[in-house]
Amino acid sequence: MEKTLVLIKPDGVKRNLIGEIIARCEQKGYSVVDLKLTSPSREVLAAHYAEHEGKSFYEPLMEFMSSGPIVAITLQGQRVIEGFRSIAGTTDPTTAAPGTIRGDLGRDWGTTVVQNLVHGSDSPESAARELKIWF
Ligand code: DAT
Ligand code: MG
Repeated sequence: MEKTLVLIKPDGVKRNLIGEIIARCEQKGYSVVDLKLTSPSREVLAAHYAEHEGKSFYEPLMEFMSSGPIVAITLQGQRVIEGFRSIAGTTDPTTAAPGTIRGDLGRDWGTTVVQNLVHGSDSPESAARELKIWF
């Protein structure tokens, strides 16, 4: 069965949205098969966001992702990679569709890096790579 990495980022944890976000995953029909609250090292974050190294928002992104604990989840189900990205919504929470996690629960807080509550792997290759980093 397909698996994806879901992260509830520090903003989601700080805003007490862990339950709401997991509920949306479960209501969609996906199963949580592994889960932990973790404060990742710089090495873990650098591996996770290797594709963004050198971009203008890279350092703010690393700082934001280090600003508090993160919930890491292995979510399972048929086509869960695509399905979780769909219920998460697009990257920018200001314009993410209503009904999505980012669209309903997120907004622009005026920060350099977009704070958008969740991460979801974007392909089977990313999911395999990221799950190895976090679990
Ligand atoms: P996603 O999380 O939707 O897969 P991504 O992988 O392109 O988006 O970027 C990772 C995170 O970096 C994203 O969740 C928020 C932040 N980010 C992306 N593009 C940004 C930008 N242009 N300005 C500020 N932050 C950005
Ligand atoms: Mg991404």
